[in-house]
Amino acid sequence: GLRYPDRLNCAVELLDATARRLGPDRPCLRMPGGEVWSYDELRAASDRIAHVLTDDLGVVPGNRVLLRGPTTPWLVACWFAVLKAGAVAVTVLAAQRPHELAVICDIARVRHALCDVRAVDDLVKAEVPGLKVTAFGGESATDLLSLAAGRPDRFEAVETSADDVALIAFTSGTTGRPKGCMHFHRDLLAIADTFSARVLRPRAEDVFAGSPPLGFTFGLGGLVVFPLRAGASALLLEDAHPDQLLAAIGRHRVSVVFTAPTAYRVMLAKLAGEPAAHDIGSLRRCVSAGENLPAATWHAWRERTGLSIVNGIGATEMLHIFISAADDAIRPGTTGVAVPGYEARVVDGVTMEPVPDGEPGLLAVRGPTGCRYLADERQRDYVRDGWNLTGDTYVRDADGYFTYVARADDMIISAGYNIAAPEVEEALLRHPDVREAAVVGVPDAERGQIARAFVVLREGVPGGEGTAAALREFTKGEIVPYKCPREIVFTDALPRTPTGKVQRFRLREPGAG
Ligand code: 3SK
Repeated sequence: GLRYPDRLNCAVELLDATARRLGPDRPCLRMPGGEVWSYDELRAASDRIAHVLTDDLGVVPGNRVLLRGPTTPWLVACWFAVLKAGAVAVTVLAAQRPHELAVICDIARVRHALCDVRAVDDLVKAEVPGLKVTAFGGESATDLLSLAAGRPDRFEAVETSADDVALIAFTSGTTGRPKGCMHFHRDLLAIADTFSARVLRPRAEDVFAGSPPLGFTFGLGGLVVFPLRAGASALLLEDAHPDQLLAAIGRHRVSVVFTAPTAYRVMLAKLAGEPAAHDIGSLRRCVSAGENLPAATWHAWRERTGLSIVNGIGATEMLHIFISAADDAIRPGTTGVAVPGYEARVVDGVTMEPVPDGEPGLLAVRGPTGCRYLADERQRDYVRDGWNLTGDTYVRDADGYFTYVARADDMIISAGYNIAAPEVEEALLRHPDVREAAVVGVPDAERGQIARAFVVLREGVPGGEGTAAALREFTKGEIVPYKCPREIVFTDALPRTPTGKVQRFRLREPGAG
């Protein structure tokens, strides 16, 4: 098992200790313009900011400090400063609107916010009573960075305990009131020492990049925690659309990339359209999570790049990835096996007993990280008998490989048959004209529910009845006919959460698409 000292500040472990171990001048954070911060520069920046937090702003250990802004080195420095001051980082997404920010601040009792000057307006509009907002990255004399510039570049980090809360990460799932997930200092090391160290196995010379923002723990792990624990560096992209990501891979010799299945598909389309324009020869590791990775996407990426995507399932509640596989252990179409340090099983949702291998049931997981909702009764539904229930339906095989079936609420029951929406989506995605697909159950007088597919077509392919009929015909050759979509709606884009997950509840609404 993982053993950490009782007194532990993960910021010191990730940043100061790595700089001491591997040398302060090692490259740490890279910017799109080519500027590089060394480990010592990031350490000094975070120490100076920590002085401002404690000396000027009155932050004391345990205070919750909201962090908001695009993915920049200054946001990372603020994150480390908050933790060094013994406070708790409350991370949010740049895409979150004033009302959502107000709810989050209320739930987490946030009193201080460090906010990129470009993202301040929405935070001010949130009108959070008593919230002190300090902007960074602006010109004013009261800007956090102006204040920090005059401070000593050494700060004595608070000796937090391994079980002190370091991070409150919010999840809204695909709908509902947001839930704050509390994670300890030791949890932030545990994700690096399990998934990253045991499955991903980064090297100190790796350059990480990816699309998830730091307000999504997928991004916080992939762009900060994992590279720093390994002494590697991370390229921080403010605009990490797949086009930018693809261009950055070549320009900055990125070797480890973190993104979602949909971005791999967009990058594949780009690579097919302009094969000579992209150099991805530096890549050696590609991680996919956030959504199910269809086998078709895995094979297409492998065919085009020679690289095997490391698929994984993570959750904000678990902090990061807990089922995955790399290299020869990969079985395309499956998510993989329990990450060393975690246990996973498929259980009956009523008895919590494991179901036989090969039968679908609820995914249950436990390990060094787990769900601790902040003041939320839904904790009782998520953690039962010590097992975290992620809300996914999975099948386990006799070799311990887990295959995704659906989110538990994405099962469609049509004329008595169970249809897993992702299976239909994967069948559609195997058609060369289909770029994205999402399938939902909609009410039907005769069958109870029918499967309705929302399809984004490849550029230049016309929608219309002819294409719909061709796609219906195509799916009949891929899956049993009762699972085929009865209705197909063409749309320009699928509705997604700020973290990129398809919002199926919106597709179930009458007139969607
Ligand atoms: O929510 C997710 O899908 C996720 C995936 C990987 C790592 C972390 C998270 C939250």
